Amino acid sequence: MLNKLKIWKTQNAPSTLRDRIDFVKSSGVPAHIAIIMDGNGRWAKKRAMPRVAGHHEGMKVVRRITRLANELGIGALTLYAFSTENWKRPKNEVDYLMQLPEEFLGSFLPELVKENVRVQMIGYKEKLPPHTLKAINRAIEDTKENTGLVLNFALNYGSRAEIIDAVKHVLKDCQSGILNANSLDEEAFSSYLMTSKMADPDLLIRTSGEIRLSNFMLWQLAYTEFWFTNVLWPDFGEEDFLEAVEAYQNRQRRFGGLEGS
Ligand code: V07
Repeated sequence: MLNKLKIWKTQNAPSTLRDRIDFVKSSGVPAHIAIIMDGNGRWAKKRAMPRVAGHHEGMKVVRRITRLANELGIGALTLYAFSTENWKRPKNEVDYLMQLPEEFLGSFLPELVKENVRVQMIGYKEKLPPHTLKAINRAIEDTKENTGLVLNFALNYGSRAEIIDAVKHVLKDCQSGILNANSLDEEAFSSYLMTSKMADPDLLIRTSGEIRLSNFMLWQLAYTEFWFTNVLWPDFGEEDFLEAVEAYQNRQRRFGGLEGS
């Protein structure tokens, strides 16, 4: 009955952003949301602007969505900011992207510290330029005691490479006797991945109309709900994020009522 009432309420959705935020907060938010922030280049092209202008606009959206995720009480937000494949892009674009973490943190880190957000990173740190890594390490250090939202950037991240490295590490630990091959199960294997200390995402959002995973968190997304939108990342607003979370909550409600099972 309570479920039915909640569905009725959602279908007759309260319209202001404030009401929607309050309602979403009262209905069980996903603990971990992952986002593939696609469409920045296309956004710029549509405006006859250079691709980097799209990346810069996309960075502003990261700020807004981080604030909203924190307000909603979401536990972790993982953002795919740069893939291992992205090095193949033109040098000027890669150089520009590699200074975005510094720009982002230069203006936003004090707010993250104050708002209890903890910055984390997954991906291959070694290949990042020293100036990029320095800014990120400082943010991780300055926010390590924070207990609110975990803002996890996937930077120079690739899921297949992550899995291969985990397998190599498992083999090494078996050879050295730290691990017994028979005790390797899904939970034990997960602890060898870059996301070892995190729960798997409950919800994956991908913007810009592409319906694929592009080598993102292949293992971790095994049971995740997917939500795709045609909206380009620089146009992705609070309303869009709420729509995704509301869709997730509606699916959970139906699942809770065992409908369709
Ligand atoms: C990047 C903006 C968002 C759209 C996707 C591509 C461009 C924020 C960061 C960032 C990363 C680490 C960190 C703090 C901020 C970022 C890259 C690209 C490479 F600790 N946005 N953003 N990094 N874009």
